[in-house]
This record gives sequence, C-alpha cells and structure tokens, in this order.
Amino acid sequence: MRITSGKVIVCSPGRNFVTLKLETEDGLYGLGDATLNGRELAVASYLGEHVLPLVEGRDARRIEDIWQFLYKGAYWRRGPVTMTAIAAVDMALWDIKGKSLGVPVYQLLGGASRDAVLVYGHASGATIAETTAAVARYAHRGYKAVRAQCSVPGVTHAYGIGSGDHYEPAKTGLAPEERWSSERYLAFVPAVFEALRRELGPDLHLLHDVHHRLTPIEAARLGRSLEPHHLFWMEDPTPAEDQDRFRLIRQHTTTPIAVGEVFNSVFDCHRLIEGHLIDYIRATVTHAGGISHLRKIAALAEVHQVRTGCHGATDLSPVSLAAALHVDVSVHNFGIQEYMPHAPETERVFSHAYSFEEGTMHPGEAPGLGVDIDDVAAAACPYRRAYLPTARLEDGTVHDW
Ligand code: KDG
Ligand code: MG
Repeated sequence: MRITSGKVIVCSPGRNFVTLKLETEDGLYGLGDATLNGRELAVASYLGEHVLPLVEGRDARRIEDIWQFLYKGAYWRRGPVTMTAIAAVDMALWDIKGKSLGVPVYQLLGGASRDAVLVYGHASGATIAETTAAVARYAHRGYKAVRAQCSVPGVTHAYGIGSGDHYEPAKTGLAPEERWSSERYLAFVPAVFEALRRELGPDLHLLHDVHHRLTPIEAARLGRSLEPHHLFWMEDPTPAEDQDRFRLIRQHTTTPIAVGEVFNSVFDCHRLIEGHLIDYIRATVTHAGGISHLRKIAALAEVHQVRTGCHGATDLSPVSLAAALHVDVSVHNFGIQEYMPHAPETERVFSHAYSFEEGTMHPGEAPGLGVDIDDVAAAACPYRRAYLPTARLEDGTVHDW
C-alpha cells in the first residue's frame, strides 16, 4: 500500500491549523495534525520541503519503520517543529491503517481499557465570584472536572482568562507583551480555591494551570497552600528544562503535579517519570511524535504509576483530539483528557466521530481516527499570522509566559 502523495493544508477556521493529508495508491487517505501554535508555517515548510519527499512511495503499513526513519534519518533530532511533523505523518498512517482494516484506531492499540474518557473543561473569570459561576456552569453541563483560572488583583494579564467560556491566547498580528507578578499571584490563588470548595463542595475535580511561571520554591509554596482544597492537579508549576528541580516541589507538597504539554519526546520527561517527581504526564499526540511515540511515553509512565493527562487546547485540531482520545481510551494508565470544544468555524471544516457526554468523551466507532476535513471549506479560511503572548515582570524583565 504505497503512499502516493501528501498535501499540507494550512487554514484558519477561527484559528490556524496545519493538517497533513496522506493518500495511498488504494485511494485511501489519512489525516494528521501538524499545528504548532504561533509557528504553523515552520512545520508546514518542514513537512513540504523535507518530510513528504521522503515518505512518498513508502509502504503506508510500516508505521514504526517510517517513524524511526523520519526520526533517526533526519540526524537533527527532536525539537517541536521536527516532532510535530513526524507526529502528523504518524497520525495519518494510523488513520490509514484503521480505515484499511475497517476499525477505529483504538482497536489497533489493544482495544478499550474503559468505557469513556474523563475530560476537564476550562473555566475562568475576572473575579472569584465570576470564576465560581463559570465553574458551576461547567458542573451543570455534566463536567466532573474543571480547570479554574482567575484574574489576579494588580496583575493586568493572569494566564488563562477567557471571554465567557472561550479562551484563545494566540492573537493575530505581533505578540502582545503581558505583565506578571508571581508575588501577587501567590498571595491570591489560595482564596480562589477556598471559595470554589466552599461554594461547590468536595466532589468536583478542580485543576489549575500555573503555566510555568513560578520558581521551584514558589511552586512548592503554592502546592502546599492549595492542599486543603485537594486539587486534581497543579499544572506546569515551573519550567521543566531542569527536571531535577521538581524534586524540591515534591518534597514540600502532596498536591499532585502535571507537566509536559510542551514536551516533544520521552527524553523530555523520563527523569520526571523515573524519579516519581510527577503524577500526570501532559505530552500529547501532535507535539510528542504522534500516537506511536506517545504510547511509548505512556508505557514508561505506567511502570512508574504516572498517569496520562493529554494536552487538548483548541490549538490542537480535531484530528489531534481524536488521536488523543484513541490513546486515552486504550492505555491502562489514563488519567484525564483536556477538552476545549473547538469554535463553530472549526467544526464546519472538521467533521468528527468523537462525542461528549456527561463529562466524558469517546472517540467513536468510525474506521481510522474518525475525523474528516472539508478541503473546500478549509480553502475558504486562509492562514492569518498569529502569535502567542510573551510576559515580562513588573520591572520589565522577560518572564515565562
Ligand atoms: O499553545 C499554547 C496553549 O496550548 C497553552 O497555553 C494551553 O496551557 C495550556 C493548556 O493547558 O491548555
Ligand atoms: Mg497548560
């Protein structure tokens, strides 16, 4: 089953997406998500200029061999651009294999380990009262787990504050520079979760994203101060380049730690996992080398009692969400899946078999990944350059966004 052609579709139905469509001599095609938020054209170019000429003519059934060929054969290993491009090829090949055998991809990954996948939604507000109301709206819609973010008094841009229930950090045009104060944040956040527990009770799972903004000792303080409110997790408490620094956070708090949405490979997280320094690994299909590589990360995590919590923001396309759901439903050590519903414009371009019900999702029973793209609708939504924001401290020093 030879791969005959590959097409890179760059479109902007509500936000930018890069989608790979691989076609075979049998008339089948598979889709892969190659979206790297704010750097979309770099991946599109890498795919078009370097990867596709290498995969055309290869046997689409040899998924692992093609993965290794693209990874080892590039000589320049890892990095978000390269791994996102490899991920897109890998997803498209799993899609083709599922379609050729007439089964959903999760059946090829060992079958279902659970009936449905627990997901969490995103709630935020300008005040504690608004945030509480937003979390309550999710609970009324059936969500059993909600991420809560709140504006911080005196900080012009706290991370994760949306308009209504929608949150989209990438902005068209050049990157906005935001101002940040860890001191003000640390003093305020415990009151947010105290109010949430007081108003909403003990049963709802509450999550919070620190978005890499604290030092290890600050993160340890935050984790300890949130302990009475028993969070499901504290996400990305500090940048993870220096994996050993998580030991300090771990030694000070029992608040569970989730890390890894920016990771590209098992080499970014094996020390965190083997050292039992985290509870959830957030790597996901699109940015961590596809279904094949994410499964290896999940397998290592399983050995060390770390569970998965795949990144699922709206900058990951419906193709990526579907691929994550196939992995989620199949691996034994699944923890939770992030779910931000895509904009209506996005849903008009991508149709999908996955569904949401009562705080859980299922990838559906369509052969392959169960996602399709309307090429004509995609072409009607041309790419618009957009950047993620950057952050500076109050004195002007560049900080982690
Ligand atoms: O592209 C960056 C976003 O995906 C990221 O800011 C979202 O942190 C995020 C999350 O947890 O969804
Ligand atoms: Mg995050």
